[in-house]
Amino acid sequence: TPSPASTKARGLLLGAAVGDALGAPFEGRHSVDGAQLVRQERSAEALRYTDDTALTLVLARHLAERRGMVAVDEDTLAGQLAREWRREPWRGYGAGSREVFERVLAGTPWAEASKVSFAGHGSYGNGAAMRVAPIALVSAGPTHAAELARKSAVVTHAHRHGQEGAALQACAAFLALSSDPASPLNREAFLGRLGHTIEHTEWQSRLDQVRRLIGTSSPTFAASQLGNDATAVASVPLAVLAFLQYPDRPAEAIRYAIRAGGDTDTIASMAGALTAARTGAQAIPPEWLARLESASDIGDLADTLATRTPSSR
Ligand code: F2R
Ligand code: MG
Ligand code: MG
Ligand code: MG
Repeated sequence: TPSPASTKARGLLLGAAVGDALGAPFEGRHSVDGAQLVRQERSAEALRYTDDTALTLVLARHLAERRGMVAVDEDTLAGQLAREWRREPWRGYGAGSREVFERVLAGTPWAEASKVSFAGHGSYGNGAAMRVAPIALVSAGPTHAAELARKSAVVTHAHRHGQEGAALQACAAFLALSSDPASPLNREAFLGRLGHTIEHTEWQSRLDQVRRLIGTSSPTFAASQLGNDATAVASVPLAVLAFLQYPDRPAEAIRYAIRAGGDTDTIASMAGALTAARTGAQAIPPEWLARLESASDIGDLADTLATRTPSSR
């Protein structure tokens, strides 16, 4: 039988991938009704993942390769992300990310390439947050997870908000991974710890909104309050809420995220990573995993990372 660490690491990576793949056909829809989602769930078709998972796997392999070294090497990671985009550019990448990758492949240093997009402001898209969950597997604590997340984010997302979104998701993933699924999740303590790690006021007020929305709020109402688009501030908080609504039920958290509409693949991926990191992969519906592209390779990669001890800074 797999170790608890392996089961949770598998949950984190497979939850991210299956949320992405289930949400992908609905990306950009205003909302998703129950019948559409049921049809997608019951289909026998393969579940194909998008850029979210492709880049999550690049970061996971990067962390696995760097055993015994500083966990994130920005120069190496920038090249690896860009080459993955070149290998399979059809996975549905954001325009800002494509622009950075093109420049990196042409030899521009990432520190310069990442600042060119959006009239020199850099991206505050959710592309760094969507790929960040594996950072939790090599972090020594929530603050360390946030620090490593910012390092992994800055290579493509020069704007502060793009980096803070990654820090928040990594911190949440660390807390979910280290929570005991046998005891009820302490939501107040979870949000308190996130707020302690992410100090920016804009993010603090989003976390306050999340706290108020826990309970009866529908996915569409939550989206109207928190946002559901491809920017980091308007997507990571909704993913955290989906997790806090259903911390012990990955399928429900993923459904909640998809039914909120908007950036469905990405929000469902982030919510799936959090929930299944807490529960372990066995709580993901097996019929979903049976349809998921590359599920067995993703599981193997999770096993490798599960045995990796926390890195040095
Ligand atoms: N790109 C998509 N989906 C739409 C196209 C997919 C379609 N199926 C296809 O055929 O290609 N999804 C993926 O992109 C999101 C992650 O985005 P990332 O990597 O952060 O890219 P980008 O372009 O930098 O940011 C996303 C959007 O955020 C807004 N934005 C960001 N920074 C901004 C700034 N400084 N000023 C103004 N707006 C900014 C823009 O609208 C960007 O387009 C995920 O959803 C992933 O699934
Ligand atoms: Mg995508
Ligand atoms: Mg998306
Ligand atoms: Mg450490």
